[in-house]
Amino acid sequence: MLFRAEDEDTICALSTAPGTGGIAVIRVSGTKAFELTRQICPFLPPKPESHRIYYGILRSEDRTEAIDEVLVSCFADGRSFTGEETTEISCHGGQVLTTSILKELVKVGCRTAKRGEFTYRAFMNGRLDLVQAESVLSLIESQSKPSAKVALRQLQGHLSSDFHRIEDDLVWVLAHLEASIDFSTEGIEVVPSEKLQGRTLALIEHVGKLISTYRQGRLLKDGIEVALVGRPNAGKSSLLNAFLKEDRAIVTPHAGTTRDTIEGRHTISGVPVTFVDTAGIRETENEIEKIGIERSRSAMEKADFIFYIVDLMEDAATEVDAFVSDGRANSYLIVNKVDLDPAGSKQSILKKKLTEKGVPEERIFWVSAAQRSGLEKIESMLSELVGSVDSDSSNVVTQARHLELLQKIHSCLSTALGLIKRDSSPEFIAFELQESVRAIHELLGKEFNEQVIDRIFKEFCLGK
Ligand SMILES: Nc1nc2c(ncn2[C@@H]2O[C@H](COP(=O)(O)OP(=O)(O)OP(=O)(O)O)[C@@H](O)[C@H]2O)c(=O)[nH]1
Ligand SMILES: [Mg+2]
Repeated sequence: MLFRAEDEDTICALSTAPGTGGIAVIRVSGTKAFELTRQICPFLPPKPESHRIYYGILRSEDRTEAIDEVLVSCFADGRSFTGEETTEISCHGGQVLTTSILKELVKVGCRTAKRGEFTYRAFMNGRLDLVQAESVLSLIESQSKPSAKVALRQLQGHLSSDFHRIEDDLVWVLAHLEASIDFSTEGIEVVPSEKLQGRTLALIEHVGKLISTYRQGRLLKDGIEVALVGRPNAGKSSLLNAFLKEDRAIVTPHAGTTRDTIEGRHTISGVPVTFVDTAGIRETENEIEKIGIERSRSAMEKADFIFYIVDLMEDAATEVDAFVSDGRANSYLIVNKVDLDPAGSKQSILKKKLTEKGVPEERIFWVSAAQRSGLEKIESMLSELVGSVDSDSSNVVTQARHLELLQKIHSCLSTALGLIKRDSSPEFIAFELQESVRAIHELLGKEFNEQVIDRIFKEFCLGK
């Protein structure tokens, strides 16, 4: 592993969220953590016990000023999150206090930690592999319970063990193949070709299965975005409010009420769904409305799904034409205000038109945003689209970096399998397998380039 001079520094940072709170925790990690903390926490014994909490008054470095009443938890070298000697100072949670404590720590010789530096050190000291280190960030950023569960499983090493199994299998196939290269001149077949084929195929299936979890993993991690678009007054804001069960957006009978995009989040089958209400699209000379409409268009481009809201009572047939000619695969037609058509006559005319135009039924929903009716069908459609994942027991790939490397392994192995079947020269097969081994090592952080590592840890917040 590559150690940098700065990795020798004893680092400090606020590990709890900035701002005011009951308590705040400042973490100090490095070879001199005990010694430097003791300079401002003189109540600490010269050799603090690991996993013990000490209570006392934290003072300025020159001891003249009492700063706070604190608890200091001590963790010995090799027995902490970072793997280094660590102290965690629990102080009162005020911004002025935490800033002065950090200043005193810097005065006595600590360096302010960079983003993710504690987790980086845990990785460098072998406490976590790279997959686990990445999961720390996912866990902090989880937006839903299933997503947090998946991240926790990753932190506990379940996904890493899957990757380790792939590594072991790859090394087995490679070792046997290389042995057959060595013994080939003596006419000894170390392992029959069928067995190599079988093991390679099993590996391809294993990797393929993990790759197939990515779509689900990304949904769980990032959620989905649904843009609510349509003509002014169609009922977009009413629909947003109906989904969120709160009066999030202003609703009025005046066309052109919503001027800016408004977002609201709702969880469906454990997946965070962000609904984006937009300004009604129409020709206008109004400067503000024009900008709003521009934003509606970009919300449409960005969204995973588009809901076209049409007012059943107002020119719905023309709107259907626009919907059909737009023809996006990720768009759905939501016919609103069905409560105003109790006899259903308008609905049957529109249904006929939709059939003529060949719009599939599963693309159309009939609702009344005002009465909050018909929404369950939309929710179950979304729920089916996002699928369901057993976040308690399945390993799910959530990182694009993992996906890319798994795809690389999959493609090298498929090439290797083809070569084995064709009885090609073992050297060519070995090349593909070596590439796969390199990729799995990169995945687990056994081999890495500094840029990749920097990029991963830069995404972390300070103090983690
Ligand atoms: N009867 C009935 N009225 C509705 C329904 N949905 C919305 N409305 C009414 O239609 C009008 C416009 O609703 P909004 O939700 O503000 O429409 P919008 O699409 O957001 O309009 P803009 O923001 O102007 O683009 C309001 O008077 C709502 O009360 C519905 O399902 N039934
Ligand atoms: Mg609106």
